[in-house]
Amino acid sequence: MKKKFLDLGKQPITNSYLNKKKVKREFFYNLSVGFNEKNYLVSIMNFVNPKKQYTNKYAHRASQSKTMNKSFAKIASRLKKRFKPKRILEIGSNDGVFIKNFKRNKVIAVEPCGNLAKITRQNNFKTYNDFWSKKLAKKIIKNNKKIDLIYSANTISHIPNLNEVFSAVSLALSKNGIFVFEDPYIGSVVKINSYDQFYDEHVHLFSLLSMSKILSKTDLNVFDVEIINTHGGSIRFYVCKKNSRFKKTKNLKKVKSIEVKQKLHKIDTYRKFSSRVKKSKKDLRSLLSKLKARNKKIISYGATYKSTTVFNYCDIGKKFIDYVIDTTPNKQGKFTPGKHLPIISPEKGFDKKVDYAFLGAWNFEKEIKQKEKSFLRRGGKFIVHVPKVRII
Ligand code: JHZ
Repeated sequence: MKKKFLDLGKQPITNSYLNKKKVKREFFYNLSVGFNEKNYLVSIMNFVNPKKQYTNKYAHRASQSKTMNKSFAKIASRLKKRFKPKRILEIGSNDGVFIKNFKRNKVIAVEPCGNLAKITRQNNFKTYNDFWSKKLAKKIIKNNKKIDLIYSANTISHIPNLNEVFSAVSLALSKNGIFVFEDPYIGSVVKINSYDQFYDEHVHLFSLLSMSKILSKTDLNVFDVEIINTHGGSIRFYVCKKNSRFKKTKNLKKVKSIEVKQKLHKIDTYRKFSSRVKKSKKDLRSLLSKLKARNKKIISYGATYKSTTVFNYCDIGKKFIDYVIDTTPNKQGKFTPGKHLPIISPEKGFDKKVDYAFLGAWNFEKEIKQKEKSFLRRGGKFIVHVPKVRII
């Protein structure tokens, strides 16, 4: 049913930041992306076993950027004002960056990665260290009452079985409860050519058109939607039960008509996108080759999961990039998946010899430029690949 439109080659697990010993025994799979003409959903063709991905050594900490701390505080405050929820649950609570905006006795955290669940537990949040499922939903509502607000950021797009997700949500929600979730938006990916939003964890990228089709088979409905700037363009869905008190907002019509204009329901759109991705690869390799021919020192800024896709697809390794800097303590001292570039702290690695820094964390361009004014002042330059490969 899925028609393949993009091939990103052999890729490693993005969360596998490696120590020296593990470099030789790395797992690779073939990353290609397809479009389902029936429900308009864009998904990767081969799913990796979630148990290989969401381990007790999960690297990404959502609280590592000021931008995300602010963004979660803002949405938490808006949700409180608009819906006044008494009982809240987060699916994929990471290090607690969203739930810390709520009173502890009101929130339940669900997080499959043991090291992250430990953090929210230590901060006295009721935490279930498990994958979201009907079984878990039943267990949670047995001990507590039903939930008024289920929230999830950058998690639902990670789950292959969406039927299970929505059935479990439906079980756990109170009659007028709502489910709010946000994930990278396929409309933005196509628009700004951010093909690096495809990797093992991002098994689906949603549009309103696809989500409406998917939910039509459930007892849930989208009643509001927002296109937001987070992570270079995300979509936030507001979902309720079909028989609940919420009325559909005007945003739905607006976003649907934008998506129809952008032809997000046509395979041709994705085939054209695929050609632009191939060009982006050529352009990036050619820019880095030119800079290297002039003996420039190039590093990468942010050991992101996204840059793992870029480096492995474009075959960018030590020939071009000396090392990667990242603030996350459990990434430092390790090697990037696939290309095995060393990851070090910015304090150690962002020295005066750096001429160019590839922005692996291009989604935080504003925050990083603000932070790295002295690099820019002394003539240092950033390289980005979205929407076009260029020096900024
Ligand atoms: P960031 C991860 O993807 C994985 P990544 C996951 N699958 C997902 O969906 C998204 O997050 C949301 C560092 N950094 O957020 C911190 C600096 O070093 O773009 C992070 O390691 N200095 C769950 O990895 C990385 O960059 C800084 O000043 O693509 C950013 O990762 C800043 C601002 C960040 O997500």
